[in-house]
Amino acid sequence: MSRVSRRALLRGAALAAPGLLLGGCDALGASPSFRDMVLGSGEWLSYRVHRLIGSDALAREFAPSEISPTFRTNGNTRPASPEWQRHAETGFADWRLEVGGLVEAPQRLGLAELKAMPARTQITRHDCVEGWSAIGQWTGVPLGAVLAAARLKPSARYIVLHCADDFDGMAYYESIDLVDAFHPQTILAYGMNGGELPLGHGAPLRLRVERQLGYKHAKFVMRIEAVALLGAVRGGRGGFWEDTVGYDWYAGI
Ligand SMILES: Nc1nc2c(c(=O)[nH]1)N[C@H]1C(S)=C(S)[C@@H](COP(=O)(O)O)O[C@H]1N2
Ligand SMILES: [Mo]
Repeated sequence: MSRVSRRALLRGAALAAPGLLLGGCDALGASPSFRDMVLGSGEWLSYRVHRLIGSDALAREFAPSEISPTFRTNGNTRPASPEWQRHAETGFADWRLEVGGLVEAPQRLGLAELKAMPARTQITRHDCVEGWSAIGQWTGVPLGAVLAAARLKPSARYIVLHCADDFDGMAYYESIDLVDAFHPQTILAYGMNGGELPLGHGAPLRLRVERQLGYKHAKFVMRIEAVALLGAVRGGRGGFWEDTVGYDWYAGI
């Protein structure tokens, strides 16, 4: 579904069912602190409508023939961190994804371990907020499988992805709720277009969260943290661009 028609649908649903929308809070993301601290009012509506349309609604997938011949890189393409550079020089052989925070069983997973877990390949369209799109094929492990291994504590509500790169010393990070974290198309990708994930596209691991805009798709992921609230994480708005220029935390397409 195109962004425009999806937006139109969201508007239609909002007009059709205001009572439904505004009535009550459910278990997912509806505490007053979340609503007031993280989401603007229009964004809140879009978030609620998306959640009402369906937690499992899939982003459109495309045929191999539709893969874009070139898929540009955007944002940081080579983290300055000496740690990441050392990993890049050694093919990420000693790199480990850390999974911690509100989990029962913290994990340290190497690329081989991630590749031995269930894998999913999907061809999807990436939409950047700056106005360009590209279709690519992504292969990775469902984030839900990684979180299942780590066993979330009941207090966990959001998943924060900490990245290796920064802008002027401010680390890139992103966060999503548990509905998106366990969505079948939400994967930690280590492969792109049939090959290894290229460095500039976020090696060794990048998020794909297909129902949201490009800036949510954290590249160069080093650490995953389960948290109860976003307000205490870095700038408090759930992501680098959310903290610095006020982009929506919920960037539904
Ligand atoms: N760590 C990190 N992740 C990031 C960015 C970044 O600068 N650093 N840029 C974001 C933006 S705005 C977009 S559009 C996509 C670009 O992904 P690509 O380089 O694979 O095209 O990555 C997103 N994830
Ligand atoms: Mo973007």
